[in-house]
Amino acid sequence: MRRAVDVPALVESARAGSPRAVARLISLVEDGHPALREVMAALAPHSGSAYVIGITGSPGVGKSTSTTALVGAFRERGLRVGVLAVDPSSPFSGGALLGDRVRMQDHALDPEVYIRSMASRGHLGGLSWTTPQAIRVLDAAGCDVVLVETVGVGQSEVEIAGLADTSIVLLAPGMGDGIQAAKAGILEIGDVFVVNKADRDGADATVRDLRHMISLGDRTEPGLWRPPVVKTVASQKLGLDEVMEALDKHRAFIEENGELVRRRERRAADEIESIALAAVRARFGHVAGHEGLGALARQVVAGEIDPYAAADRLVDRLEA
Ligand SMILES: Nc1nc2c(ncn2[C@@H]2O[C@H](COP(=O)(O)OP(=O)(O)O)[C@@H](O)[C@H]2O)c(=O)[nH]1
Ligand SMILES: [Mg+2]
Repeated sequence: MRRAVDVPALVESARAGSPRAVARLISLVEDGHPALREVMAALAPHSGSAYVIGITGSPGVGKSTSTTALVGAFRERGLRVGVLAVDPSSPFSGGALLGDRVRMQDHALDPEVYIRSMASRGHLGGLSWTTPQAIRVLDAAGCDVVLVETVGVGQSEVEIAGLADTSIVLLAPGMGDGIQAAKAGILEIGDVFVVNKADRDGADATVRDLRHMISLGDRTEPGLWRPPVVKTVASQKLGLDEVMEALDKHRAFIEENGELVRRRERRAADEIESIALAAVRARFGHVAGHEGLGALARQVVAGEIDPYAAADRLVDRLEA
């Protein structure tokens, strides 16, 4: 039995700043709870003011360390900050080293900081659905900034680019990193590139490499945002001012040219689409069960009906 949810009370507490209420709402999102519909309806009028920053990069590159440092920098501005770690190996999700956990404790007692790890539990739509909803919760709870850490593997990079207002791509010095980045399609998604671990050899070469790769791309035309490349040592909070400056500049740029609104609309469209497709899939499952997908399959095998006609039958029933 699922516990009944008093949505209005929960939303009110979350808006009043209760971390427990925020956590509970995000759990509902993770669980795909039936009360979500009501939750989202209640949150909708209170969302739209948080600025979303995505932080992506390979495991171990320093995303969590950088996220922690950025939380500190935004707190110095007096802003309320939400952190979502959508990374199965993230320290916030309990899967990692104690040292990392302790590091995030810098902010664990700060009532103006919400930190949450999200398991993307193989949801249909994955990030495209649960993450925007969790962002909406943090947004409605009064977060001025939401930082979303995702591990950069394949598709999730592309997804995070769609989720964020500004996407930071983190790299570390290493041979051919720029080329790796180009291969992985990373050059297209970064609004700000950060070469972290600049205390190690090869950071300048990686910066040069990246700048070169960016200059070869099609993002150098006038009127387009040219992504800056910044060096940091996140573990010592070095280079943080430059990152903050780059974030500010990008934000001003996309606010000015309308790209921010376009990104948010695209994000909402993706979310609507994934919700709608999930509904259609559920309905299809119901109809297929009802109409006897198995029986139709037998007819197709027996040559009594062709697969298109069989599919039409199911689709017609969907629309009914
Ligand atoms: N030398 C060095 N190590 C760093 C730096 N930033 C992070 N690290 C370390 O790199 C490891 C991985 O960092 P983490 O933030 O967990 O990476 P993530 O997997 O991308 O989230 C940790 O041991 C950090 O302490 C840095 O600027 N320089
Ligand atoms: Mg991490």
